[in-house]
This record gives sequence, C-alpha cells and structure tokens, in this order.
Amino acid sequence: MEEFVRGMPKIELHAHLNGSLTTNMLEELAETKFGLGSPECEFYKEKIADLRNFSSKNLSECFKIFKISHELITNLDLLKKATLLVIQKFHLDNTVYLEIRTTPKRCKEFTKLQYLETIIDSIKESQSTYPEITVKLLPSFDRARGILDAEETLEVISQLIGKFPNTIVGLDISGDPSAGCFKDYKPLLIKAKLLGLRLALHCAEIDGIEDETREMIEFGMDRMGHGTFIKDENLDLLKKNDICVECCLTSNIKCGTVKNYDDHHFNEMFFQHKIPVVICTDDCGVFDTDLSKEILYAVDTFGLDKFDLFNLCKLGIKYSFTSDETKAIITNRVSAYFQNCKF
Ligand code: 6MZ
Repeated sequence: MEEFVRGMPKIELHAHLNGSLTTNMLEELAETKFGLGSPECEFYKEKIADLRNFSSKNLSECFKIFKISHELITNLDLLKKATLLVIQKFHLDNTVYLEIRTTPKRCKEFTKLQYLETIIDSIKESQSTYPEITVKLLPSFDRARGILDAEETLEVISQLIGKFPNTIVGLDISGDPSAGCFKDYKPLLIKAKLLGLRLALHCAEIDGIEDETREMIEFGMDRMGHGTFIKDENLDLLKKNDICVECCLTSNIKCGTVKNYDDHHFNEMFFQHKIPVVICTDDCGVFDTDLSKEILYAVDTFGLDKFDLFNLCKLGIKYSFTSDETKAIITNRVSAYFQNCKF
C-alpha cells in the first residue's frame, strides 16, 4: 500500500507556506542568509535543531515555532527560495494539485504587495520546472495579527486579483484560534467573496467555542480547516451547508488537540457522518510529515482501502478552488492511476 500511496496523484488543500519548510530547508535558508559557519547561522541552526521532533500539548506553543522562518525570510530572494523548495517537496511526493496558503508580511526589505507578487512569480516559475503540479495561492488572515492587518491584506489582494485571478483563488483565516473574534472579520469576508475569493476558514480547532463555530458555519465557507471540536447541532449544520473539512491528522496530534490517530475525527466524519473530507498536511515541515504519510496513517488506523482513497481524491478535486477545466484534467490523471490497480 505504501508504494501505491506514494505513487498516487495527490491533492493538497491545506498547507501553510512557512509551516511546510522542513528543518533542512530552514538550515539552507539560514546558510544562504548568514553564510555557512557564521555565528548567526550557528545560532539559528541550534534553534532549528530544537524543532526536530516537535510535539506540544498546547496549540499556543505551536505558534511560537513559526517565528523561526518568519525571522529568516527577510528578503524576496529568500522568500522565493522558500516557496520553490516547498513546491518541489510536494511535487516529489506526487502531489498534482496544491493550494498553498500564507499570511502576507512586510518588513524593511519588502511590502505585502511584493510578498504576494514574489510568491506568484515563484508559482509561475515552478509551473515550467514542474509542469505536473498545479499550484494555487490562498492569502491568509492571521487572527493573532488582528483586524487592521487583515484589512491591509485584503487591500493588497484587491490590487492583485484582477491580474492573477487564476492564481489567487481563495482566502484563509488562520493563526491562534483563541485570538480575536470571528465577527470582526465578517465585513472583510463579504468583500473577499465579492472579489471572487472562495473561503477556507480554520474553525473549531479548539474546544469550548461552539457559539463562534455556529456563527462561522452560518456565515458560510467552502471549506473548514480542522473542525476538530464540531459536535451536535454544529455537525448537522456543517453537513447541511455542504462544507468540506480539511483533516490534518499529525498536526492535531502534535499540537495536542487530538490524543492519537485512533481518536481522530476524520474517522467519524468520513465513515459515519459522510461529511466531505480531505486529508492534508497543514505544516509538513514543522510536523515532519508529508501527504503520503498522512494518507498512510489514515490507511493504517482506519483501514481505508483503494476505493476509499479514490473517493478521497475525488472529494479533493471537487472541493478545490480551481476551474472546471483543471478539475477535469486532474480527474483524468487520478482515474487513470486507479484504473490500473485492482480494487
Ligand atoms: C492555525 C496555523 C496553524 O502564513 O507564515 N498556521 N493557524 N492553526 C494551525 N494549526 C497548527 N498552522 C499554521 O505560515 C505559518 C502561519 O500559518 C498559520 C499561523 O498563522 C502561522 O503563523 P505562513 O506562511
């Protein structure tokens, strides 16, 4: 089965750019930035070494580790390098469709506009280097950065979307779920929808926020990140509103929101409630995983067979934010792969 899953054309719908950088990639960025053997490089290498085998029992702890890549990527060349490395990693794992999300940032060397333009440029470049993988972009609002930062981000998106409507396809809200209030973001999300963006919102990643969860589902979204603590009426509402849930197994376990693979809500949602789900990596660098591994964990834990895997691929294509034409091309590739195997 491992060989089958590795070779399978895969669809990744929930991957944060900076979280997808592996420790080796972070080291490469530190070497490029500071020079091999320099004291600064060694300082970061020690920090990066601490990241290996990261596991926390507290989601808030997890957000501290993104600081390393944020501190390292201080110019557009490093940002481009990071983006290309991440796309290459997914390509090498036979991902044929990737939606990458990232919070636009600014610093001394670049503006948010340049941040997004550089990523779009890198995506374009990757399409000639790796024509087998289609890559789309979802800018993120980070709840911890607040509403003014989100407003600024939306303004930048509105400047770019006319030029790149086939690359910027959606909007993500992520960041520490205990920061800020969803309702403050509603006016911005209404504007985002008017710009033609689809919504993939982190929701119910922590327990005890049922009211906000209901408010978010009622507001509407195309896909939900995590949905770990959805229960009772919110589960019914989720089903009724045909929202696809992006399940990130290892991420939830390493952040302590799910106890172990056996307990993961993927099982209940997919098999019992027949809710559309996709298996995703979230932050494959930080959590030391890849999409094949995530699918294999689900295979080993819940006994998925090839028929289930085919269904999951079809759900990924259906709920992706791409054109019908691209969906048809990916469907043909996936179908051809499954036609050659015995069920
Ligand atoms: C919520 C997460 C996340 O945007 O700098 N992020 N937000 N829940 C999670 N579960 C573990 N994992 C990552 O990528 C890193 C950023 O993605 C969000 C956080 O805002 C984090 O700072 P970018 O490319």
